[in-house]
Amino acid sequence: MKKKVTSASGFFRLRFLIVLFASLTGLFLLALGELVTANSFSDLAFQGSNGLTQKRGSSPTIELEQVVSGLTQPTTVTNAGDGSGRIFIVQETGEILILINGSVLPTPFLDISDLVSQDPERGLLGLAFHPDYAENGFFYVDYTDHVDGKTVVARYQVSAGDPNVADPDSAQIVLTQDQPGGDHNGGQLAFGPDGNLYISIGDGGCCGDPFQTGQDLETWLGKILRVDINSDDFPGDPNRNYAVPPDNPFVGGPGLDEIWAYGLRNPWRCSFDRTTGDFFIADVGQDTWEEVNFQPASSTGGENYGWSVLEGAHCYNNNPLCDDFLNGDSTLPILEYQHFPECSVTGGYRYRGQSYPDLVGIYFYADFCTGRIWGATQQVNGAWESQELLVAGFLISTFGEDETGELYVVEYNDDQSVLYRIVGTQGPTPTPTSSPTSTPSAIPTATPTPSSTPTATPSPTATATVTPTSTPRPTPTPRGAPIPRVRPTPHPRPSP
Ligand SMILES: [Ca+2]
Ligand SMILES: [Ca+2]
Ligand SMILES: [Ca+2]
Repeated sequence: MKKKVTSASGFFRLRFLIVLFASLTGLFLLALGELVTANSFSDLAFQGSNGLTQKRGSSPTIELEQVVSGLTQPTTVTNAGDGSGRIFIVQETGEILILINGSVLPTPFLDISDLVSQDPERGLLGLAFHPDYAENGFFYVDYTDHVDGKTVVARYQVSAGDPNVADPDSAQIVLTQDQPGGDHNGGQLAFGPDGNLYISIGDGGCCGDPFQTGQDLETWLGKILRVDINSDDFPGDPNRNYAVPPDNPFVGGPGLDEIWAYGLRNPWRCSFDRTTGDFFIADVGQDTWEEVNFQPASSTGGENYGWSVLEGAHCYNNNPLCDDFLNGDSTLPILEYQHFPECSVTGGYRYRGQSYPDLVGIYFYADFCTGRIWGATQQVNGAWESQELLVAGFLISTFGEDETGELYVVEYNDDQSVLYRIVGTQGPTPTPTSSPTSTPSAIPTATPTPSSTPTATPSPTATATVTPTSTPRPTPTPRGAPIPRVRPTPHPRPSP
């Protein structure tokens, strides 16, 4: 069995190859004169390379409008929900920047770069503002600690005198989690419609769940946690400052009480649908399959998303539990796609903005390595259908959402990273609303290349599995062919 490359040098080699690949692909397409920025769909249905049907019907098209460049490895783009119109850009290196009226303020909102480890896949990974931020000024960060790499979730508060500067001395730990490996740190923070804080944590790292955490309910690794940050069940413990919601699924029985959902490998970017409260969990795969999971707002928690018995909706490593997991003992993804050349899913958001009515309800997600952006919608029969919207041609580390529901996407490129706004280009487009950004500039500039999709041919990507909702259900999918042990890309995602 081949071991996944975990060394920094290995990762740099990999990144070089990815960038090279993206560049060459882009050059090739440019040579064809295809400086297309968006993909328009023909009315075709075709078999993807994974054998799943991807339907192509009439669909919206999108472009990317550059908002700001010169960023350093953004991992999260979000808003404070306080009516200020500001966008907060989280840099993996430890800074939170404020974007307002199209410009980044010179002074970071918060700079904790001295607390944050800078290794590959580690750093400042998540940010979420308290639902009552406008009143209490509290926000929450998720980072890996510079000393031992453990995950730290901490609360900070805005300063008393300046709404654009946080108080670096206001830190209070919410919780910490030791990380046995350097990668798979998860790092998503998101407040649900219930006011609780949801925290994604990866399986501990490396390759094939070596710590066997995915299905272990006595560890937070490989889980989504759900905690109430408005009170403290552990008054004697300065490193645990939260309460367990009494309706968490493992309260009163086996399993750690903070666990909300399990069976995850590296949940990299999860989001709540601001309209419905549904929760989308993108989970980075191991060898072959990338996936997106769906948890309806009505969920009472306890979903098992399958790792490391399954990878996507497929048996992983001939685990003897596979048949049971494929037939009701786990919650299968709503979307999946195969590796080569894709390698690592970056979860996005469901569009709920007002500028582009034809995008409303579409769940955006992308592949980190190839920069392919897909849009998924749920069909009347419950199945989710995915369509390629754009091949950005650069590394995509995260999406973002502003206060008005407009969406953004990040080109991850060291200190030349770029934030783009997703712009719909089809159908009636009412006057763009009060989106905080303005810069009406062209499509992707420099780097790897914006490119068109390789048109008609069954693209090497795939997707769209057929799973109505999140409830465990049987699938016709038999255990797939033996999964290649060779891992195309060692790493799920961003790293310096
Ligand atoms: Ca406490
Ligand atoms: Ca319990
Ligand atoms: Ca899964």
